[in-house]
Amino acid sequence: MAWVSTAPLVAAVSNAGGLGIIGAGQAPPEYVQEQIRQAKLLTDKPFGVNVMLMSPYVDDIINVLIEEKVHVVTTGAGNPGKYVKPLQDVGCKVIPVVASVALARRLVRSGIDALIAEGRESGGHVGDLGTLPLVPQVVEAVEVPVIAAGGIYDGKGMVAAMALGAQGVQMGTRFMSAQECAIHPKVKECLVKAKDRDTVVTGVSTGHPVRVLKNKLSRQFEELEKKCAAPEEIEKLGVGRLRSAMVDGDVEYGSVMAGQVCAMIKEIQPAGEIIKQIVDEARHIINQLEKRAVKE
Ligand code: TUI
Repeated sequence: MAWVSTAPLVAAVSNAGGLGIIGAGQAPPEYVQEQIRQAKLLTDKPFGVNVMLMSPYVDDIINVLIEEKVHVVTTGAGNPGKYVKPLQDVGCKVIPVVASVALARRLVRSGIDALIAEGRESGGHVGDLGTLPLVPQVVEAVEVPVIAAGGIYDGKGMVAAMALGAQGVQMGTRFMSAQECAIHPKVKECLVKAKDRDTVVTGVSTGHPVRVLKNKLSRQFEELEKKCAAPEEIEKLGVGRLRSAMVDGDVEYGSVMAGQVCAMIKEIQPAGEIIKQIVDEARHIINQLEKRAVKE
């Protein structure tokens, strides 16, 4: 997400052995280029950029990504079909996020390199299916590698995703609690305090459902939807609210997009420590499962 996944966090994740992804969101192309250049100064490891396809700047952002020859581009909230070839022509791997088997199949025909299957547990824009039913269905439908996303927080989630057939995991919410994550400290405080039922999906009637932390803004959304307000009126309520939450720290009337795993966040940690914990826990669980299998 723009304003959330910025160069310092991206570089820290890539330096620790993950693949950091800059969020372009609805930000202008100049912002995205600046983030890419900063990340290049902070790491010599590969990193990527996520393009939100509903952004008004999408064409200009794609041109920046081609100019900067980024290693990986992930896309969200749409079908990136026409951008696949121009990005691949400069050596970029294209990995779209999908929320359905139908889009997964269509994108494979566009020649994409891998897919991210993202379940409804995730934060921000969400599809209908949970991660548990979505991932194995996408894995069965396509021959490219599938990365699981949505509801994954730790080594337990990572092993579960691999059991579903995923080759890797994407985690967003967990890294909002990273020391290097640029979001306002008030947002981090809300995430540490969040409990299991503290997120809600708003904007269902607009066709663009978004999972956020419950607050005064989410209640305004719910009231408008209860009154069957026009989709344009509902969408207008969300304009600029991600930035006001993440940058200005308006946790009451800002859009605090976060996944259901926010309830599992206990502390603020360096990104490298988060990655080490997840990988160590996943290894330990796999060892335990193997021991159990040998005994039986
Ligand atoms: O895109 C995201 N997460 C986002 S985007 C965003 S900004 C936004 N704000 C208001 C309304 C909509 C977006 C905040 N968080 N994640 C990846 C993702 N992509 N999740 C779900 C999808 C998705 C859903 C439907 C991708 C494609 C799709 O189908 C489109 C089609 O053409 O079939």
